[in-house]
Amino acid sequence: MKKYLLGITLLLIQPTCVWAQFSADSLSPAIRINQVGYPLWSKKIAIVVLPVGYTHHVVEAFLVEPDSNDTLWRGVSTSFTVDPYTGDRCVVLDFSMVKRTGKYTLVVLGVGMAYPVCIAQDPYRQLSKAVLKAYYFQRCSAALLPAFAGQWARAEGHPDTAVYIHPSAASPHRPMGTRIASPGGWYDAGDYNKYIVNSGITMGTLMDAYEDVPHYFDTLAIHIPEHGNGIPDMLNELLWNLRWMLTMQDPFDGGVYHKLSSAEFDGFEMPEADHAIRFVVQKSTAATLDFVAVMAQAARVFKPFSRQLPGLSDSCLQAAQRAWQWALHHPDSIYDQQTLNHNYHPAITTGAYGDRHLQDEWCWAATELWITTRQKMYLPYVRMLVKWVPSVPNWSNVLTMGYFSLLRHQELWPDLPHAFTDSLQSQFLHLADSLLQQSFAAYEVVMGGRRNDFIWGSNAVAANQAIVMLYAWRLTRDMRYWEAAAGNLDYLLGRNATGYCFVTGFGIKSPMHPHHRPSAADGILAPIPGFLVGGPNPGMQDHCPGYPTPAADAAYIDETCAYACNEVAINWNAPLVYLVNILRALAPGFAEK
Ligand code: G3I
Ligand code: 9MR
Repeated sequence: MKKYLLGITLLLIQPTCVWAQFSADSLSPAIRINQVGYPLWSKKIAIVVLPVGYTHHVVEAFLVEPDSNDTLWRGVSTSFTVDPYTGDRCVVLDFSMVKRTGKYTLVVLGVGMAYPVCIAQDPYRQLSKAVLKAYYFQRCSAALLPAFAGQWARAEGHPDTAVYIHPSAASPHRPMGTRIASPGGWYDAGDYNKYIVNSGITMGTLMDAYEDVPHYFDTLAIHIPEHGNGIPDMLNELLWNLRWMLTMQDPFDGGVYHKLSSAEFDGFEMPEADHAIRFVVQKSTAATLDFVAVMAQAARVFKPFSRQLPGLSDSCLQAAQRAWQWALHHPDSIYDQQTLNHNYHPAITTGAYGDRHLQDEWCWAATELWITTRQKMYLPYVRMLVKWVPSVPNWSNVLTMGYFSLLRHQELWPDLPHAFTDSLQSQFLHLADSLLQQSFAAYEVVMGGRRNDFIWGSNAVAANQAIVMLYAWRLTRDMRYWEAAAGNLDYLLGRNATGYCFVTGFGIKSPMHPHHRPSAADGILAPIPGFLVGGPNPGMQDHCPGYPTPAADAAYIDETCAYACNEVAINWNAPLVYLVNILRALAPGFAEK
């Protein structure tokens, strides 16, 4: 039954390589490859984990065309690398020289292992759309119609037309208990709440992708209701969240509420079944600055669509400027949920996204404002970018988001001091090089080179590392960066210590039980497709029983209760949207959308 339904899912989203004859149970668990497919032009690596007790000194492998039995490639390896986390002995097989599209079988002699391998011109076509379409499935305050959502159609949940001002958010014009409307937006993750901080990096990452390759996204169709309204689908989807974000700004003072949330996480039910009271909670400096960055970038991204969206771009810029002023007057409004619950009722116990260090938010916000307006008043904050060390971005560290935007807008560099742009480049390349150097030898990927890579949401670490690599590639055209980015995508699609392709609905062994309320409560076995799950996390904070191992790179379990490694989240999908689509858009010979 399970296999049968999985088969249906795969057919519905029609990936380039469909393996009717293979199911997760029939595969050799010891071979780890990108299960979605290798682009013709890319490096092609498979990892073989030697079985315990395997004593031969040689591993011999073949890539075979199943119909003709022709051998396309033969490889022999006499060495292995020990995975420092699991102790596994990993053998690297590199069949990059195969440059013929097709569906092949990888056979490893003596160990009786076979695995399907797909090489295609454009293997990520469906994936690139599905990871973006995932945001449509996260829409709050919307019914998802069968025409667009297929078997995952559902009723509208959380209209959010009457949301209460939590006592922590009370102000003279909006005393506690005031009701406001704050509809729309995307659910954050497996829960049904909406958080500005996390929306911030998510929107920033998605708009970065759009700004990097606008022409590519202008024609990318993801089958959503707004398609054909003169606005690209990607931007239509972004508008769903952008308009919600605008409602999170207090019109009387420009400050931005930290989140819109029920008091507690609700149960595993469909959106329409949750009728808990929802609040907007405390205005925070972090949320306000992230809002500034998003609105300032949106002002320029949506500018070319002023005819379809009259006034929107200007409203975004105005909102950004007002929020910036609020932040200047409230630089220390830290969101600390514990203190908040000490002082106010009801207690709020949903996601905190608390961040005490805001130098990065200041830099990012100022950078987006400066790029859009070129007003000198923002420059001192922009120049602080190089005072701090850039790192792989995450929701609590957005410094490098400022780097990305300045790297993209090099036409503005003449207006910046040379010394600053020099440092910007060299510090950024230093980050990229340190990632290249940290490489995780057992799997020949950047991801996992440091144990610290395996945190809550580690899969997004892999995707964000890849974004850094792609900007480094664009700066230098050094192919090592490109290959590292593609390698981290291989990691996410199966070349990893768990053997899972971490995107729902894709690959042969793929999560079936993500911590995602709609996927769990809809009565459909197949999870909603296109979601990146959190990934290995030895913290195992969910205490879900059955983790196979606490080893950093393999501490993953495909269970609904495992929210510390198997949840989905908008800020984790965003860098995957970036990675898959940019790899596609900039691939040699890419033509078709
Ligand atoms: O930064 C430290 C790192 O230095 C240290 O080595 C590591 C060791 O475990 O911990 C790191 O901090 C972790 C942090 O995530 C890293 O981003 C914390 O332990 C960990 O508790 C924290 O988890 C956050 C989690 O909420 C719990 O608060 C995740 O980042 C965050 O993505 C997640 O977000 C939740 C929302 O609250 C609610 N909605 C779902 C969403 C996704 O799970
Ligand atoms: O479903 C919640 C998920 O979105 C969060 O990331 C996670 C950590 O904050 O919490 C989940 O909710 C659980 C709660 O923390 C503890 N009781 C069980 C809840 C769901 O199973």
